[in-house]
Amino acid sequence: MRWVDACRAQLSPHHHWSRHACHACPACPACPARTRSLRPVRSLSLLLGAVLLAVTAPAVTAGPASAAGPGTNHATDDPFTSSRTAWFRDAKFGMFIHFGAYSQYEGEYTRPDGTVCRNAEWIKRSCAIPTAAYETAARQFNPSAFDAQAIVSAAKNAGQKYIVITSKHHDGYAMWPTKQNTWNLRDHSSFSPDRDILAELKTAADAQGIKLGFYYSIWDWHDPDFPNADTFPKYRTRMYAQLKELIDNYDPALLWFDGEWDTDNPVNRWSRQDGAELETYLRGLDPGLVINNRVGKRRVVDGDYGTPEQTIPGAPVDGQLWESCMTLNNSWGYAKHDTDWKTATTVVQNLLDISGRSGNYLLNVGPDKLGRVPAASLDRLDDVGRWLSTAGQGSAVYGTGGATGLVADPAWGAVARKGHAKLYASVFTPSWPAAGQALHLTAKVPFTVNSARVLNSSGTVTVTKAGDGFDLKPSGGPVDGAASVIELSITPPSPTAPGSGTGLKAESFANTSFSGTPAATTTDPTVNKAYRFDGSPAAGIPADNFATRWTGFVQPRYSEPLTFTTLSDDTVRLWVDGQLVIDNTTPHVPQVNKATVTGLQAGQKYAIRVEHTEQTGEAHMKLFWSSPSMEQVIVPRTQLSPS
Ligand code: FHN
Repeated sequence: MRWVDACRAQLSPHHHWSRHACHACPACPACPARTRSLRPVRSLSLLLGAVLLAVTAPAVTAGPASAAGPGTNHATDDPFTSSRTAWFRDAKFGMFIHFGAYSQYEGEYTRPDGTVCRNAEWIKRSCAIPTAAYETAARQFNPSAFDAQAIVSAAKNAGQKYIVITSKHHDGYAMWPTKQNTWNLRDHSSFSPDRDILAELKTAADAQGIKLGFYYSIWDWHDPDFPNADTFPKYRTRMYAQLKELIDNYDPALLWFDGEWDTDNPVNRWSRQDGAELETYLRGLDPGLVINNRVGKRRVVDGDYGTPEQTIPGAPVDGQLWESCMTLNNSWGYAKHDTDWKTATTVVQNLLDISGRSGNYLLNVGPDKLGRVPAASLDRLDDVGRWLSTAGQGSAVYGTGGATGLVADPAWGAVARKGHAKLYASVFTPSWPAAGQALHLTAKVPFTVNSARVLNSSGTVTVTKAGDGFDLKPSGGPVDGAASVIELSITPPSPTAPGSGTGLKAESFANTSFSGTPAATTTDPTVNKAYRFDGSPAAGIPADNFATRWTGFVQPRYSEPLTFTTLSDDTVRLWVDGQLVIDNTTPHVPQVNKATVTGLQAGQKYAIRVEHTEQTGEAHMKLFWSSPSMEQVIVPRTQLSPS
């Protein structure tokens, strides 16, 4: 069967075959999006894999993420537990780099009338710089002092485990030798044509064990096809091709999209469906990618993680991993006038707060026009790294999960949990108790504290049960620096052994009233469905107007309040042990609902029933659970049984 036919065979009969549709089948070598040469190693295995499939099976499948049409579930794993996201969840701390043609201005533009306008990466728009003038300035851009090794070393020394650099910001200027246009660092600058800073950064990051990701702005102020509805598809095709260049040529671990929001000047036509299709395409190119939620519309169903900006959520985010991104001063790009630097203490305390709530911290640097990271940034990063590497204080960050289930998030600092039996209570220095005073730690479920010690100190801590938790009374003063970490060895509630569940019975109907004979009946290992716009529970069920009822039993592993969280679109109802605990039957856009059920005993089986309907448009249905001892995950297969 010819490749193109194989692609068509893969797409549902309803699917309009077009150049764009092929993005849904990126394994197809005839697919225009694949006209660029793949990287030698991976492409060979991909090609061989596809060839084998072609020989042994009529249709070419390039992995579930690249499938499209009825019967597709785009949720290929649980970002909370998958091996694909493990590095990201463990990393905790990354370096953001905003670097582009805007850096040439170093934050300041003198208008023809002599007035001075200040901004960083938005300078073209904020200061209304004419495009011709901006292009002239870009022509002078020569980041000759960009030192990838030094930047990666600074990140590593700071304790940052990954780097995300702007490959293309809103000004559309590509920081790599893209073939899609000449508005890039290779073709439109004074930079050496023999250099490629993304390649230099990739080499340096690989050599130092640092993951590399690329920021990519969907919103493009420069591309002539971006503003108009009739030409936007041409921009989108170039965007797909640029992203494929980045993946094929630099093998990023992560893509950080931005510029997804509805706006004008130029009007941004990017839609939720565009985001869904792009995510499918990218995961078809590289199933290992971690992708943020700005690939779509910055929602809980887009990408792998949420992206709160310049802020820290007060608690773990429901239904999604999250990463807080922040500037070190107030500017993302370099701005020589902006000297309002955060202190290293603030950075450490932010990182501790974020770790205690199961998030990541992406902290930004903005290199100047020569590519040099400001000394003020490097000094702070150095201080942060020193704190983290002193006396094991980094234990309060790396490889931790949030402890906000087990204990209340304290006003005096932050608490993170590491493994089964360690809590790291970080007391922010101003909150260190006066002599003879104690800190209170509220426990949400009973557990025992066996010992306590202050890292980087010979001081002791007396722990006494008090009220709804424990009083922690240190013997001495605080440790120098941002925070004093009290390591608590605890005996928490223990889980029962994992169950032997296989999942829930799933009956899907080609209607929204659960009427008649199910069009498909199966055992679903989990309730983890991202049908998006084109998918459905089975090939014979159209992408709209369907329903699924999951039934069976759920087996808790802890005898403690159990919170069920649903992420649904269009409607959801959830019964546990015969009680209707979530009832959201008004058709809705992707929405989180939660219900906490008490009295369930570990190891026992309780009836569970989930009903989901999809009217039209997007469709999603995920069932998570969490408890004081258990961070939020998709309810695992082992704890679900169909009968
Ligand atoms: O407009 C951009 C801004 O320049 C910067 O890149 C930040 C970083 O997350 N994102 C957008 C604002 O939300």
